[in-house]
Parts: sequence; structure tokens; C-alpha cells
Amino acid sequence: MSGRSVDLFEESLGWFPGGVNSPVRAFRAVGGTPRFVNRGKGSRIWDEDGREYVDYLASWGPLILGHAHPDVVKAVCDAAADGTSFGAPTERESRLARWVVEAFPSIELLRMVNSGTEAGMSVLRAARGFTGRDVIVKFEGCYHGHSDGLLVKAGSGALTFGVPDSAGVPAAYAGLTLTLPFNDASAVEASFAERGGEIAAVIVEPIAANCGVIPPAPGFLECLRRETEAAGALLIFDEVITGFRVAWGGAQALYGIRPDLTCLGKILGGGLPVGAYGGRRDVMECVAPLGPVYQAGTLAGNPIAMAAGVATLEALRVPGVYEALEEMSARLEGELREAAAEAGVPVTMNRVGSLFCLFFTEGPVEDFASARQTDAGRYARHFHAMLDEGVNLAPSPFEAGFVSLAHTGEDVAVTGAAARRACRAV
Ligand code: KE4
Repeated sequence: MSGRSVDLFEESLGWFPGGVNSPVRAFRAVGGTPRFVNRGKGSRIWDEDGREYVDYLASWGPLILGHAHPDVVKAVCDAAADGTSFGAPTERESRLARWVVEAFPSIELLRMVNSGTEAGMSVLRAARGFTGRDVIVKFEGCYHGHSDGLLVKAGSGALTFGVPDSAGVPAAYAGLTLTLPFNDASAVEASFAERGGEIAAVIVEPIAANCGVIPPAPGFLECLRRETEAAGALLIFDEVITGFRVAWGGAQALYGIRPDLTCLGKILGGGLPVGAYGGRRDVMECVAPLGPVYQAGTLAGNPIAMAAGVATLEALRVPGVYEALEEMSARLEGELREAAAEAGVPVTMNRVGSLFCLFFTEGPVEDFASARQTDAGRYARHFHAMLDEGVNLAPSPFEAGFVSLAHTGEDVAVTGAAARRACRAV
């Protein structure tokens, strides 16, 4: 392959580890040269060589409205014209908080931060500060950002590169993180029976979306709610991906579970750096300057990012939005299933609303162990075949795909035709 992406990758390898500013962008799981993107509009992105793609990566989730949505662009430009940051409270932060609290009744008090990682890191500190306990429970294959206590048997890039326990995390620290199999209620009950009194919190992606997409098994989330309640531990839903994605009120609305704390990110910032954590008032009142749990950030609540988030959420409050996402996503699912079936390629497609993934295995895929059965080599070949056909998917078998409000029936038809050719090729 030649062209601008190759040249730019050559240069970026001289600046950044792996030539990227986030590992999953480096195509290490699928091979080849990452495409350098210079423009997006609606459901499409263009690379530096002028090639156009139907995009289902959506910047790993934030762009539920599609790229360069006019309302978001206008909001960002208008906010920027008033100044980019003041280090002082602004009304824009409250405007975004208003929509968060409307969408998530479990969030009585929240704090804006700059990423999902900061949200995950901070929410754990608040949980430990509130309970006075040290042990955290997480689930294999779930990813909650790259803070030390959470990089234990993590998902996403950590899983893809087989380093679920990152170097640099002190064993003493990792030892405070108990990792259980996702969707295994009996393992949760056994751990609480044995160590319930030590557990500060359980943190979970209510729909696991960093080991491919795995919905919660019936009763699993209810088990987490019951066991944490009984043990005086806190239940934390990491809704960085699912928040505003699978429903206006996220997975907690979809499954009717009220967590004690929630992490948000991605869609919340509409493509700009925003994360948030929040929940029960009594817990959040432990956070500085009210209480002894310290957490801070120069650009937290940044007015430009807040403006992008407000514009995004206001577009999502329009009646019928989630029905439209469901309808287009179901059409895409049909096309991808048919393409694989016609080519005799065994696939399992897991989907919740506009959040989906394709496993190259007979399936079903209902837990981490079965997700790992996916044929990573076939995934990589399919990824490149689709890329060559002008369809951009996640460059890793252990990630998710996203349909936006900008995707049209034409996009889905183009994707289906590309998938028929790609499945035959793999
Ligand atoms: P960020 O720090 O990347 O904003 O958010 C961390 C995070 C927290 N919680 C969940 C459920 C997440 O999925 C993420 C980040 N997701 C990955 C991809 N699945 C971001 C892509 C990347 O690392 O570049």
C-alpha cells in the first residue's frame, strides 16, 4: 500500500509509541497501516488519500449524531468565540448537568471530568472514601479506562494486545482488584459470601462492550444489585459507552436497575473530551470541596466541550430518535447476517440498539470465554476486505460498532453489498 497514510504513519512512528495516541488506533490487531482520517460528515469519513468510508467506528462511540453535525459545530464555534477556558464555574456546565440528571434519575450529584478514564478512576476513589473499604470487584474483559486499579484483566486494547494486566501496576495495588467472569452470578455470590465486608464496590459495564458486545445474562445485574446492597458495597455502572447510546437513560433505564454511581463519557461530550461520574448524594458529598475525597482538573467542565455535549444531548431528546436508531441498526444486522450466511461464514452478531459487534464464531457469545473463541484472523481479513470496500469498522475483534442517526438505508445497502463480497473473500 502506498499514499499519504503510509507516509504520515512513517512520520508519526517517529513521534508517538506505535505512531498513535491511543493503542487501538494502530491496527496492531488487524495488521496493516492505519488510515489517517482528515474529515468526517454525517455517516462518512475520508482519509488523507481521499478515500471515502461508511463509518461504524464513530470515534469509538461518541458520534451518535454522525460526524460534524451542524448543531454541534455551531455550538462549539459559538462557545469558542467567547473564550476557550476560564478555570471558573460557567453556566454551560449546569446546562449539561441538567440533561444528565433528567436522563439518569440515579445521578443526584455529579462531577465533570475530561475522559472516561478519569471518571472510572475518580468513582473508585469516591467509593473507597465513602465505604472505608479497599477491595474493588470488576469483570474479565470489561474496560473502565487505564487507571492502575482497573487495568486488571481489562478489555479493549489491553485484551487485544494480551496485556490485560498492564506492566507498571504494582502487584499490591492490583491485589485489591478482584476480577470475576462477566455474567457469572454464582461467582459473584461466592465472592461476596467470602469477602463481602471488604468490598467497597462492584464496577461493571452493564453491557460489556470491550470484549466485543455481550449483553447481561437475565438476572446478572439484579444479582449485582442484591449482593452489593446486602454487603453495604456500592454498585457502579460504567456507562461510558452505553450512556445515551442504548437508551436516553442508558443501560440502567433499559434493564431497570438503579446503581449507586455511574460513569459517563463519549456521547456526553459529542466528540470533545468529557467524562463524568455521579450518583447518590450521600456518596458524592464525600468529594472535595465538600468532603475528603480529592479530585480535580484544569479543564474539567470545559465550556467548549460542554457546548458540544449540550448540542448532542438536545438532539437526542427529540422523540423517535431511539426508535430510528433501532430501525436502522436492525436493518444493518439483517444485511450482515445474510452476507455471512450466503458465504457460509459462521458469525454471531450481538446487538443492543445501535451498539453491535460481529464475532467470527458459531456462538452463542454470552461470556468472555466464548468471546475469545472468535476467529481473530478471520476478523482481521474481514476488517480489511470491508475497508477496501469503503466500510470502516473497529480495527479489533474485541471492540464494538456503532450506528448513528446519520446512517441511511443507502449506507446500509452499501454495507450489505460490501459484506457479501468481504465474506466471500474471507
Ligand atoms: P476514555 O478514557 O478512553 O475516554 O474512556 C475509557 C473508557 C471507560 N469505560 C468504558 C466502558 C470504555 O469503553 C472506555 C474507552 N473505550 C475505548 C474503546 N473501547 C476507547 C478507545 C481507545 O482506547 O482509544
